[in-house]
Amino acid sequence: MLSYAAYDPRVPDNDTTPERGWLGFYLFDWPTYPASLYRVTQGVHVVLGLTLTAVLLAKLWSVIPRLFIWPPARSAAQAVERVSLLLLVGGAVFEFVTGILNIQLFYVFPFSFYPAHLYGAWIFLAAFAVHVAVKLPKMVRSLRSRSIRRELRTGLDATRPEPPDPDGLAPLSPAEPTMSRRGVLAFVGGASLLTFGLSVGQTMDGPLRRTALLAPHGRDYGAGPNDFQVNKAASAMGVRLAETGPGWRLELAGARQAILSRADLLALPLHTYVLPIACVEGWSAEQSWTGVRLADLARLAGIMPGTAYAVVESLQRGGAFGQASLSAGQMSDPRSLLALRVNGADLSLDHGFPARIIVPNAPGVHNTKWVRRISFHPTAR
Ligand SMILES: Nc1nc2c(c(=O)[nH]1)N[C@H]1C(S)=C(S)[C@@H](COP(=O)(O)O)O[C@H]1N2
Ligand SMILES: [Mo]
Repeated sequence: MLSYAAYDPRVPDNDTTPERGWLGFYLFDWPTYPASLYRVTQGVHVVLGLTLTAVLLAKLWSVIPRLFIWPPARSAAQAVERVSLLLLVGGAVFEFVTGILNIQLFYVFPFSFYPAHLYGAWIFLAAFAVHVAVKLPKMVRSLRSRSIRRELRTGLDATRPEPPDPDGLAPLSPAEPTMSRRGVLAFVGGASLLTFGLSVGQTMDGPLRRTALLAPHGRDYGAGPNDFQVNKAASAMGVRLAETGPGWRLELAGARQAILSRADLLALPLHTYVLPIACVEGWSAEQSWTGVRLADLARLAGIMPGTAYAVVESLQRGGAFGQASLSAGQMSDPRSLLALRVNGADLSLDHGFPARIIVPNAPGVHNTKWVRRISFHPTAR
């Protein structure tokens, strides 16, 4: 829900969700403070999802015989419960599968990932609430009926199958156990820990990044100040070298128009801030960015900072992220920059040369590279 809110779907252009309706009731202006909030929320979202994959698979494995019982329901109450199970299992599987495919960069969906993942989350949550409400008494009874500590001390020889229970999850004629309960717990816990250990590094700065063997972004971008994660290289996005050369101009469209060359921009007051790029895919990293305040650019276009949202367009041809909107609040934060330099050097072409957006706490995808035009649109007040 927070990942969705961070896209600021209330700013025109950022939202591709048809008929969001009341599902957006909780949306709010995504703040620019603290600058690393989205780095944390999105890092937790993605790394926790990966970590829980083993738990989901184990849970599905433990209930699989029950999912296919026949007849599917013997009473109206049971029919309701089974429909909620379908949504619970279906919702969970859908969220994990689409989430993992998305962060591994397999954009194979016949639908747009961003609204689909939101709808899936709501379906899962609703079914989960029903499931907990229905099963709570049974959960409490089951957990009270045995001691976890004793269970953890029980080896395979002493492991006994659950007593048969026609309405519960226990199989009616179980085979001999091949694994103790503590063995199952250790196996699932170990798999979760391993996934965590091999993915959490992608949210870190420094040498720990290299431990993220499960992240698809382990490439080396050479040495020096521009050696950090690239998402979408210039060549792949159809950005031509000639367009980024001395002929490049930035166009500002507000109460008045302004056209600026890179030399014009470098002659304006420059500011440097250490800010992260935090991608929806879960990886993030901090760099030191130098550039012109977006608020100063607004003034050049005759706009009072804080009174207009902005649409930022890039040189890119095609692809989904060639354009993004920034809220009035994001545009007026003093740390929001049109960056020209990173870590003391000119931006590399792949990091957005001649100029790119960098906004504190914004999802990476709104930090548009190869900026060509910024237009300002007064917000209703
Ligand atoms: N024009 C343009 N800007 C873009 C993108 C893009 O595809 N095209 N990708 C965005 C995404 S998803 C991220 S995470 C950041 C990554 O910035 P970097 O490649 O400099 O690390 O750039 C953003 N800016
Ligand atoms: Mo991203």
